Amino acid sequence: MRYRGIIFDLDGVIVHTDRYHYKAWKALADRLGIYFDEEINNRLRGVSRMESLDIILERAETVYSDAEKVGLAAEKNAEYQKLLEQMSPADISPEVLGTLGALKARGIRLAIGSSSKNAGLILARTGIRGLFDAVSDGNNITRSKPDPEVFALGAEYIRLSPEDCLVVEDAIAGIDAAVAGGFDSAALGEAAGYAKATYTLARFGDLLELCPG
Ligand code: B16
Ligand code: MG
Repeated sequence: MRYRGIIFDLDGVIVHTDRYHYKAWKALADRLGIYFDEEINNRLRGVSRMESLDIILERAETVYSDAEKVGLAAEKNAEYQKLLEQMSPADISPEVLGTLGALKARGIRLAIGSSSKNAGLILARTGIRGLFDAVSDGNNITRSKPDPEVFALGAEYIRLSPEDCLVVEDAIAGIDAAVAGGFDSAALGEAAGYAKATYTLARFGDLLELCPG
């Protein structure tokens, strides 16, 4: 299969902001006296901020109003953005940078398909916005993964149909979104080995074999 475009998830695929999400949610959960660990954190991959908060609050003894939840999500986001301030171009691994550059040189259109409303900030801090032909993120969608909207828009932005694109994801919700949207998918990290993924990548650079251009 020749893919003319690749849509990359951001957090957990291009950058490891997942550790910052964990720290920021952990700080909030600790303050509220709610149990939170890495296993629960894995359920938040690819899931929107408000849906992530609902997963964390499953273990809360207090019932929070919608207004309070908005405040709690803002508190987490402020802590998360503080952690993002440390990011720089050094946060993009040479393997990711080299692979993206080689795919681009092969004429493959590259897009971001992220649930995050902070995608623009992350791309700016790491200096890689220019490598992508389009960005579809949490700011332009109404339904988050496993709904395929973010990838459908990403494909539209690079003027390709889903069957011409490959989605690269680290989240089960992201692979489910790709399947729902009619995309082939390549799973990495937490999603590696997931049966619904078209491929599992041992490493990011393996994309060069999957996409000869
Ligand atoms: P924000 P991705 C997702 O990014 C994260 O995996 C998920 O943990 C987070 O809750 C979501 O973005 C929303 O992020 O709070 O920054 O809007 O993996 O889809 O690139
Ligand atoms: Mg992800």
